[in-house]
Amino acid sequence: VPRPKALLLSLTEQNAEMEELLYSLGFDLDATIVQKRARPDPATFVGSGKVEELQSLLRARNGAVGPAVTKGHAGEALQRAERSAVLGPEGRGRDGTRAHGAAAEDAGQEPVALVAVNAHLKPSQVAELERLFKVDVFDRVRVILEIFQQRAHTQEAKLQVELARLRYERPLVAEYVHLAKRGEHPGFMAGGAYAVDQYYTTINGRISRIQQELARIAAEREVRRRHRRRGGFQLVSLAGYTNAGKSSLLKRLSGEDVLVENRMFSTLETRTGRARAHGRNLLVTDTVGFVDGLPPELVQAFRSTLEEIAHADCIVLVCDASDAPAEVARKLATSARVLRDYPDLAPLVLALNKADRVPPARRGPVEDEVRRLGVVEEGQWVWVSALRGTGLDELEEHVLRHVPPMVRARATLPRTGEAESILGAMYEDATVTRVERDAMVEVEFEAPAAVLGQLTKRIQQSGGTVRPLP
Ligand SMILES: Nc1nc2c(ncn2[C@@H]2O[C@H](COP(=O)(O)OP(=O)(O)OP(=O)(O)O)[C@@H](O)[C@H]2O)c(=O)[nH]1
Ligand SMILES: [Mg+2]
Repeated sequence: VPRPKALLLSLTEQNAEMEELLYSLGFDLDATIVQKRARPDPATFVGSGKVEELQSLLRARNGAVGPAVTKGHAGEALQRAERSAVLGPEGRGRDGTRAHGAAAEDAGQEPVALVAVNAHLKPSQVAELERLFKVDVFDRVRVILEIFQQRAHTQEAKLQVELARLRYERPLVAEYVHLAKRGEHPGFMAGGAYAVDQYYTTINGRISRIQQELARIAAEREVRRRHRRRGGFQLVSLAGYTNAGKSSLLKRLSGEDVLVENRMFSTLETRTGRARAHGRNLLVTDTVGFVDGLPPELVQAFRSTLEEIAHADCIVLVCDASDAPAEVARKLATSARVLRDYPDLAPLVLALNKADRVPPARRGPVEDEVRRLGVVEEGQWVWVSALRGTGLDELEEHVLRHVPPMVRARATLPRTGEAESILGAMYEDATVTRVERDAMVEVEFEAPAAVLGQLTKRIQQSGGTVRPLP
């Protein structure tokens, strides 16, 4: 089964990223149609001439399949393709490239199931274009929402996506209702005003239930985070533009088997792995990436996940430094903008990733962009390759400069039940490096200063002693 097709409609020449997004969602691009105009048409985004051109293009592509191609087809077409596993992780050619453009004249082609628009549309424009084109019309926000929906697996991610969707759809529904009343979008909300009121009551109720559930999950996470900190772990989070190589870096640093894919938004859920760096225990967390024009509904829905990133001891901001310098700058600026929203942001270290694809001669211009943007302080960047494993030592050294220092100590405890209980607390809150049970219990351990203070009190109360170690 071939992948379903989409037409892309745009007012600019900068469509590469939107094309990537469509591909990531599971569509093949039939064609990108650009109309040069100063501002969008208020009713139909492009002018009426372009609308007619598209209508006849759609007739040419979809004519043979007849009336089966209507609104709502995009989702079905995707599901069909997914069932046949065309959209597996290796969705593209082995060399990471793929052919674009119109090949629709080939026999057995999928019809065009979607017109995507590289802009943020008003609900009335979406409804009007769907009426005119008789296929689904997704704007950029909707495309991103659909990708998120596809990739959400944990309960939290599913709820976050559903929340974003409900908020996005609420005004859209109002528009359909408006059109239905004018008799221009028949079949929708046939139940009339009563059904519409019911719909809003239901949606609003659902939204508040989801919010409560998400708050509960976030609170649990906060508890877990505190527990980990007490456990002597330093928390490092990986943030950055989608497809920058965050999961690859987590995999390298922790050895965890995480999903790495050359497509956007492979990772939506938080994933944490342990790493040992220069004798320190780190917990490294990877999660959802950023993208330009990230729908505000999604940023809000993912707030608690992003907070987890922002409140680590140190944030490694990952970027794909093999992009052109201007592209690196654009993606970094977007990432910085998202992070800036969080108060008490942890210190940032920048990982200029995919260094294996950037010869030394091309690194200067990238560093110039980094300096110009000022996302991190001078020298707070490291060239790394998550793929090859280069630069990781240096990256870890940078990270360790930002995490609270650990103190090493030796405790001597009388052999009582209390000694065993203190030892248990040490295993829990510190890193125990040596234990000897003789006439006394001798323990060597390391812990953040605050934890050492708490342990010292208990040790002294039990009649034991603590000495610092170099
Ligand atoms: N050449 C090269 N490719 C890399 C490197 N690191 C990651 N990649 C590739 O970049 C693509 C994206 O990697 P991921 O680790 O999935 O990126 P991510 O930031 O987690 O992406 P999302 O979860 O989708 O936001 C994959 O095809 C990786 O193999 C690197 O150092 N060098
Ligand atoms: Mg990832």
